[in-house]
Amino acid sequence: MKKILVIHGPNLQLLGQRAPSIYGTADLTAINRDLKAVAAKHKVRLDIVQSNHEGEIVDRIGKAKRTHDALLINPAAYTHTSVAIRDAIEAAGLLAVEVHLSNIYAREPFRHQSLIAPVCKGQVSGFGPTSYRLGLEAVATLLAPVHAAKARPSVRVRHRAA
Ligand code: CA2
Repeated sequence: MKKILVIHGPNLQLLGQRAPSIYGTADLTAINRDLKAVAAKHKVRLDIVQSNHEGEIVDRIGKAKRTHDALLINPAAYTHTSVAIRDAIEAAGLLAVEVHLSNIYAREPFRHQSLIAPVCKGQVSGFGPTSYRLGLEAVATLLAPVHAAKARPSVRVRHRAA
């Protein structure tokens, strides 16, 4: 069974308690419940962590290189500041998808840049909790054997030659 690490970045534990006009009313428990249902549908295993600490997030990503097949991450405010998290994702070489509840491009200019996006397969931004669901659907789909095989050029070449 493929294993996906979900990382919720700083302050996301506050979801549902404040700023509902920006982030909606769902709390992290509800989002995680949703993600587990999507994971069950795709027969993938999820490990879910929330951290307010950049170094802890870097450590988790570093360990995931050996223990997980992919990463679904909402880096929260670190999206816009963290070279360390970007480097950790790049070094891990894992399939990674970045998600945001709000549309970061429709907000303050300092949120328009993501340092994380260039080391991710893709980004989902602006759909509230649905961003997480869509992000996990994308990860699970890309990990499925049919897509994983397409991502290995040597397999295609051998097949053509035979
Ligand atoms: O839209 C997103 O998911 C963000 O990653 C959320 C971050 C923000 O810094 C990013 O620019 C976009 C903020 C997460 C903090 O969440 C709160 C929830 C309730 C009350 C206050 C903060």
